[in-house]
Amino acid sequence: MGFFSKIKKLWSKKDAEPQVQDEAGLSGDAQETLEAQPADAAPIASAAPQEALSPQAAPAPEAAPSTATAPSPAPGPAPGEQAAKPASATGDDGKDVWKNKLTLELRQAEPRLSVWLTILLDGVAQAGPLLWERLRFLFVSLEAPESEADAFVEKFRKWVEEMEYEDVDDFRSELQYRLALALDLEDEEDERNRLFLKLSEGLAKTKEQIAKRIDGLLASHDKMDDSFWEELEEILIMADVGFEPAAKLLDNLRGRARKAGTNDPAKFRDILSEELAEIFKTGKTIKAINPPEVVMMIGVNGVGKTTTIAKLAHRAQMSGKKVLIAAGDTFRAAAIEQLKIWADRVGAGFFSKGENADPAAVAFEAMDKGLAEGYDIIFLDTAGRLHTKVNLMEELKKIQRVLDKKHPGAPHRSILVLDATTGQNALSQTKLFHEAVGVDEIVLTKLDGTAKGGVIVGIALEYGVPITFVGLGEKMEDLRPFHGQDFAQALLSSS
Ligand SMILES: Nc1nc2c(ncn2[C@@H]2O[C@H](COP(=O)(O)OP(=O)(O)OP(=O)(O)O)[C@@H](O)[C@H]2O)c(=O)[nH]1
Ligand SMILES: [Mg+2]
Repeated sequence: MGFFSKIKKLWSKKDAEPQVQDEAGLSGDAQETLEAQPADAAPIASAAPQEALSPQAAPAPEAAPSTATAPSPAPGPAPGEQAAKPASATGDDGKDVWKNKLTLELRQAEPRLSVWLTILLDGVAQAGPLLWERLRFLFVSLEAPESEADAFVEKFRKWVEEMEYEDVDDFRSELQYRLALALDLEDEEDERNRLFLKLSEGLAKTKEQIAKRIDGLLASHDKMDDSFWEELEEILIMADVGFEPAAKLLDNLRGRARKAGTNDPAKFRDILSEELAEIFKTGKTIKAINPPEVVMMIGVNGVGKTTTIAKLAHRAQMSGKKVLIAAGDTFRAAAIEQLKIWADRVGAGFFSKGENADPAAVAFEAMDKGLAEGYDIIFLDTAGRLHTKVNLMEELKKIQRVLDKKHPGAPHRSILVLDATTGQNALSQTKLFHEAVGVDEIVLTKLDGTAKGGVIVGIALEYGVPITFVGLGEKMEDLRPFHGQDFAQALLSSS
């Protein structure tokens, strides 16, 4: 468990059991927290144990060691005094005024990265010196070494430049994601909250189809009778859930209502969200992986395979993996160039044999490179010619055979990329690819701005293949992990 989550745990524990701390104000867990810190970097908890246990446990810049870039602040006052007299903690040369103000605000804020970031970015609308200074300040406040702050800022600055972003709003979630990784702060909740908001926005049109019509259905029926279920079936079909899946879903819902002994429409939402949660539940799988892990991206033309590779490669890179991207789509020179640009942008290795090369040979040689150069993960792009052409499937099978021969078990994951805007086609593509080459995971792109998001329910119901990510836009950070429960909730809330 990361330091940050320990703090959170301690905080909630303290609320629940105010008496269990020992004389030093430390519970057993707090002691563990302290022990988990390197002696020379003892941040918040060791500098001010009581504060670490208090809801005001924000970063403690005054207690920063001498590695701080900021003009060295005076030693921190005794725990508990800081909030009372922050302004006097450092000199009044004007330079420190904003730092003191921020410090105070951070201290008083709820200790969550997203909250800290909101405070830190107040008044910073664009990338530039002010932003870099604030980021360095956050690192220093959290007692991270100056060199780490510099490396982070430099890398992030370059990335923002390469991506041609200017407005903070365009890269804020990416920044938060990177900060969480760099500062070892657990960001799951934040990421989930952000995903939820983004999902709700992205699903606006699908919600129009489903949630609003369900509202109408519930308002016009006082019991769940045959006409209720018939109308519901229509709604599901209109929302692109698909004929067979809609019938299945309906059966399950009726079964749940029967079991609950109710035909009251007021209970319907609960029944539906329970059912959706069940549909999206995926069992945990254990995959023995002999590095490099090989991920093969499959899917028809234009669904978003190449951009999804870039996004997944970026995530893998960010989590410290050595990533190789291989250009197995050799039909268009432009496709190879597009992939190369993405590989350069995310800082991944790249392998290509040029246009018209045999894709299986690309896979074979990329595997050689991956093994020889110690890559952790290889993403293989493939061509997306029409799935009705048998030879695409034959080609994919050949690639799989070649990979497995070279590196037993590879490809470890075949990820099918589907475009949500194609509605029912996404269902038939799943069937074709699943039967021909086997699909381990699905990424559903372009959920933003389509009314056909209901297809995701159909896919999960019909094929039981885990949906791991959804695409909610074209930017890097718009590829988000898929949480079934959040999806169900976002889909059904009418606001
Ligand atoms: N709005 C939106 N656009 C997306 C998303 N994912 C991909 N795109 C866009 O879809 C287009 C096609 O994406 P590619 O990654 O080139 O698709 P592909 O499957 O590699 O296509 P081919 O190489 O032609 O087979 C690009 O313009 C992407 O920016 C998404 O989640 N939302
Ligand atoms: Mg492509």
